[in-house]
Amino acid sequence: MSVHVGVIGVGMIGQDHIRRLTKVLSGAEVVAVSDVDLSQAERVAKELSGARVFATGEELIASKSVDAVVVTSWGLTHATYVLAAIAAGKPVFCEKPLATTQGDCSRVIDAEVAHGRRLVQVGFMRRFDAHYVALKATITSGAIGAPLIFNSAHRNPSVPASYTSEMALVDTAVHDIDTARFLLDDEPVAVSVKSPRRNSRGGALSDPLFTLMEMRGGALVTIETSVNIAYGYDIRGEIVGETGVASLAESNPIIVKSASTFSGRVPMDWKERFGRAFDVEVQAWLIAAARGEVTGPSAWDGYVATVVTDAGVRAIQSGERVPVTLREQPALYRAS
Ligand code: NAD
Ligand code: ISE
Repeated sequence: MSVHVGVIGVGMIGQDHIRRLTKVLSGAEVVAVSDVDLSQAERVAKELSGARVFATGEELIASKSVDAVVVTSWGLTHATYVLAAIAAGKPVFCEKPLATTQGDCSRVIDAEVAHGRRLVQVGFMRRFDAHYVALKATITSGAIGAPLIFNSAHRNPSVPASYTSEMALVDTAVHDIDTARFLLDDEPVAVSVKSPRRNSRGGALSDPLFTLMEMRGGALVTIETSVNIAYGYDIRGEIVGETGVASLAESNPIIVKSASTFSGRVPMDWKERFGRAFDVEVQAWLIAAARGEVTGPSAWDGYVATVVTDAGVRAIQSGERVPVTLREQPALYRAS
């Protein structure tokens, strides 16, 4: 039987998730949509057979016709909807960030702990990407010895004029921060941020940005964010271990050799690079939701990412190394 899904916030990624729920994956029916821009919600609903438009996200969540909720509105609004979904006892898939403040992330954790079981999956899709899964398996196998350094690069060809230097951390490097925790199976303890000479394509933006994250077990994580690099959307990752190195391969399926050169396509955006990872991520959420359960990246993972990006923003402002202080991890999240 299909999971009846309601989607809140039907902009770019909301529509992309609706496409995968209705055209790519199995086991879902999108029965409800909502957006502060009502005309946008109506346009999207028109393309779906039988989807109802709700004036507010809260009404959508409360509706008996909705079994599970996807939150793809702007980050500032996520916590309200996630808390409402928990109160209604419904599984919720929330795009990153879980919430924009540590306080709101903690409120989500408290609500879920009070509910007694997990209801929230956060949209850190890299954990479902075959390349990162293989990298983690290599580390776990011991093939390169204990991991010492994770070098991560997150490059976007361009960003809109509204993009700020802080978004390089909060909106972009947040994925690398979560990936580091996933690969190293460890928590961060401090963060420092430096910027080299600016890319002239970014105007006053501090771009690139270089983040150094220190992990509890002593490993170091370097994160380069370059968001005006023109040539493509290039995601790079390398683990330096005690006896070897493992790196993400290029993501294109073929290389072409011609006229004494070899070449391959570089993806141009996150949809192209992580398309398959998004499919696997949302399918995993659906399978669990059909059982009334939730797996995948948790509210705890969303909370830690926000604590680190908060610390990183303070590190940009002060130029200092900023400690990362986490609350005690509730038992609900220890095995996930
Ligand atoms: P967008 O601006 O294209 O779409 C957001 C939509 O939410 C808009 O239609 C807007 O009208 C609506 N909205 C805003 N506030 C609302 C509210 N209170 N209630 C209902 N609807 C509301 O933005 P986007 O690029 O689709 O991003 C949405 C979220 O997805 C962001 O949190 C972003 O960080 C995340 N995102 C994640 C990835 C990823 O790689 N995982 C990629 C892109 C975006
Ligand atoms: C966007 O919001 C994402 O989440 C993408 O994965 C990231 O690459 C991009 O920089 C962000 O703006």
